[in-house]
Formats: sequence, structure tokens, C-alpha cells
Amino acid sequence: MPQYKLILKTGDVHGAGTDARVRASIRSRYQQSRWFDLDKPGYDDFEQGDLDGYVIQTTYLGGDPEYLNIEMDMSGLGAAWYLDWVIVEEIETGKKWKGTPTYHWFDVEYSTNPYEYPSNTTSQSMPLERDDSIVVPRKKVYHELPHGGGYVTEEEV
Ligand SMILES: [Ca+2]
Repeated sequence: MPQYKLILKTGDVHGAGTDARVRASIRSRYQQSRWFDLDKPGYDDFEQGDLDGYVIQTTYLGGDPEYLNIEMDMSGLGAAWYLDWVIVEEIETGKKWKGTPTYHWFDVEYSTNPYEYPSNTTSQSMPLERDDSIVVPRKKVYHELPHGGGYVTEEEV
């Protein structure tokens, strides 16, 4: 069963982060995967400027990913979320795709599905563009030292 790593960049703009529930689904020309909750236990996902990675395992979709669908539950205060871009990587083959949302702000009024308005969810279907030369950025992690100050390391997302 194919495994994909989804890497999502939350924009570094004021109010970009969210605590809303975010789900993702990959679609090939033939089939759509089930929805996956993007939620790491004990971790605050999708904060301003963050780079977050999630590994999902789908059934065989009959072909390469062509779209990444993102759905967000708009519950909670300050739910709106600014998604800058996504990278999808097929783990076994190293094939990569990049996607950019048509509307970076995920908010009910920008839903691309008029039938959902004004429900509590918003979703966008992002076309994916194949580019195996993409270098997946590394996440900068700040480590505080016990007596003040700190240092930054770069880690795999
Ligand atoms: Ca969050």
C-alpha cells in the first residue's frame, strides 16, 4: 500500500495558525483516498510559520496523485488558517508534487464548494504538480538551554 508524506507550510502571517481539525485526501485520476486526520498527538499542529509533516498510507489509487483535498472543520475561535503550500512525497519512489491553494485562507467564505456554504467545514482541492527536484525544507527547532539562551537545529519534517 502506498505511503505518502504530506508536508504543509502554514504561512508566516498574523493569525495564520489554527487549532481547527484538518483532514486530507489524495485523489488520482481514478480514485480518491479516504480522509486522514492531520493531527499529531501532544503537538500543536499548524501554528504560524510552521512546517508540519504527516505520513499517510492509502490503498492503491490506480495512478499518481493529481489533487490533494484539504478539509477543515471551522469550529473554535480564530479557526481561519493560512496554508502557504503543500508537498506530497511518495515514500517508496521519492516522487514529489507541489500544490498551492487557490485561496490561501481557509475560511468559510472562501470555500470552493458552494454547496457547503455556510456549513462548518471548508475545503479546497489543490492541483498537484510533479517536480522530483523539490528539496523538502527542514524544520528549524529551537532548543532552550537551562541557564538562558538557546540554539537552533534543523530537523526532518
Ligand atoms: Ca494549532
